[in-house]
Amino acid sequence: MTFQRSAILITVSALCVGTAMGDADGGRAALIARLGASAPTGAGVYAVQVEATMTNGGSDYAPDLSDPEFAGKAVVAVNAPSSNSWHATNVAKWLYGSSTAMAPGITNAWVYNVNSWLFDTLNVGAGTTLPAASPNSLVRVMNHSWIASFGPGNEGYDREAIRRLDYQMTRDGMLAVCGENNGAGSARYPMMGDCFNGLSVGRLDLQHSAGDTASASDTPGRMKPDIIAPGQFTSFATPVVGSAAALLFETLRGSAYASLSNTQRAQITKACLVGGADRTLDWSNDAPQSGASRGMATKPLDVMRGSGELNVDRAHRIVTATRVNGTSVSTNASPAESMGWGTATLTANGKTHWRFRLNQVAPSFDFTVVWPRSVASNLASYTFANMNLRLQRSLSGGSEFIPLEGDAGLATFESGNVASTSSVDNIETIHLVNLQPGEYTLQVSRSDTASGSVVAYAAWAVDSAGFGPEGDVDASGMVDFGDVALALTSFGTDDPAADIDVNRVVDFGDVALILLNFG
Ligand SMILES: [Ca+2]
Ligand SMILES: [Ca+2]
Ligand SMILES: [Ca+2]
Repeated sequence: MTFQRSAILITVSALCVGTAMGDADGGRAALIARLGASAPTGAGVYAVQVEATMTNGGSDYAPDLSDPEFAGKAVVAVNAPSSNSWHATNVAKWLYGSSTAMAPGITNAWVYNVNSWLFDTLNVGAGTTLPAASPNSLVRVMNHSWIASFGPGNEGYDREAIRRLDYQMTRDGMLAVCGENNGAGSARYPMMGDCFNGLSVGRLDLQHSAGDTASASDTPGRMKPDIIAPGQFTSFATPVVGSAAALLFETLRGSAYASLSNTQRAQITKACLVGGADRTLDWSNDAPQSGASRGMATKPLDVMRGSGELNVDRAHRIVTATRVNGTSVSTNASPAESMGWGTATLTANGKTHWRFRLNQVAPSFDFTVVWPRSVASNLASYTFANMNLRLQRSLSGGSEFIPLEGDAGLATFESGNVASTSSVDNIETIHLVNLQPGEYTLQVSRSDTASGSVVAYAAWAVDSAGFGPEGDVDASGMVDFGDVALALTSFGTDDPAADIDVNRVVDFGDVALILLNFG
């Protein structure tokens, strides 16, 4: 078998030297401003970097280790022979360089020539022989700043390579970050951006390939990219995401997370990166904004932006916030805070719930769930769940629900989606602007009948303005006479802003709660 096409992501070398990220730094400056010397650096997290050679059939795939950015680091060019590549050097700077990367604390990396890696490590074409073991048990991040396909007629090898990568991520507890092609409207390549369990990466300036996973892929039609990040080329945006992932992996090694497996850590890292991504005003997953289907998204992501712009500070705030797991019985769901993450295990047709209690309007409400596919150990098949998201108003602690689809949601949220029901993706997203006060229940449901349980990894970020004092129904910042006046004005109505005890009527119980919280 010959590997027919291997295209590096960058062809203009002069444009990539000395590129500064400027203000668009993926949230790194905010992270350091908030945490100072205690900010994670990626210490104790190791990386794998897979590189295309610069010359066809050449050996120039390795970073230039004489560069001071790699001083003191143990970087191994695994495949012999090897020679230096400016591309690999720059990718390495963004992934683990001591003055460029978000994660300068990564001290160990293994770099592979993609032509060797595919056949000698991933073991494409080797039947049931599994991918080779990770070079070190501390490797958590795998960077793929290259694109390729085995070409027409050989799509089976593309599928196999992706399947093996997903298997490897689950087995070894790694997260792969995979670049999209450069150029708006450019062709997508299946490898390795079509992966299920990692992240495909585009650019903040949207000059990248975007669209559905290949018709020949396992489960075609999944949206890519998953996230966008700063970088003059996708080759450099990709390791920025990899470096951000290393910061979360380091955090997840802390004692508070001791019970987690590395496989879980990889999916939590993914959930927090996509769940914490900034969704600008332009972000949309194309849910209708009027009519009977208002708020009902059947595709989870923005076509060009994926989940949004990398914000490692927000992702870190999510992963360090209180973990709240989903509950199968909606009334058992404990109220979630402004930011957080959690998991739930779902069997076929199972459901799980999270509850949110907004005392004031939340300018933004974002909830994301991801789940991995599980590749069989013979690599011949995989199981893949179909989860969907639905947000409803709820009453009295999740005992009753008020749907928000269509006109029913007009008074409740200004824009966005309350349902995310792709039939093929392994990510679903709720994004809302100006969600009114009240109690809400977020339901994750499995609509497939595949056997076995699947873990849903959820991450959310709700504007903290919605979590002011209980009873401050006029959002003045204080529980005071203005709140009593507003409750009396809406007395007898079902105005959720003043229905503090969420029984669907503004009544004496609500006035009593205002007085209880007075001052
Ligand atoms: Ca779905
Ligand atoms: Ca008030
Ligand atoms: Ca009430």
